[in-house]
Amino acid sequence: MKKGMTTLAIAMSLMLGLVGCAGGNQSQQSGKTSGQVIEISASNFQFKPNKIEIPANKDVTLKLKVANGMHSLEVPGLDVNLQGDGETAVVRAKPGTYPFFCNIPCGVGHAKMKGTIVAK
Ligand SMILES: [Cu+2]
Repeated sequence: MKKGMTTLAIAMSLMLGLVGCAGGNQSQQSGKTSGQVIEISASNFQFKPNKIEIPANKDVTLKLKVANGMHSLEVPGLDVNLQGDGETAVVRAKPGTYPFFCNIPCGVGHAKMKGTIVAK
């Protein structure tokens, strides 16, 4: 019984932590879309696709689909930080290469959860 309570307490604090992080990026959490919608599926432990080409200087919507496990999609160069299934971010990228990754320590394959967006 006591063990169960501890697990619950840990789970709760993890959830609170996530909510706290998401708060900083609220404009991106609205489910808004514009332009071409690109769905990126995250699962244990990969992104699909992990090489994405988008048109530069145009609105493009990145949409995170979490197929299993707990994953996020962070693209530092585009100021994108999607924390859950169905979240979207509208970006307008200058030509260039933008690496992305999962920023939730999701398990043994976490280090492999990376990809690149190329805007041209
Ligand atoms: Cu991860």
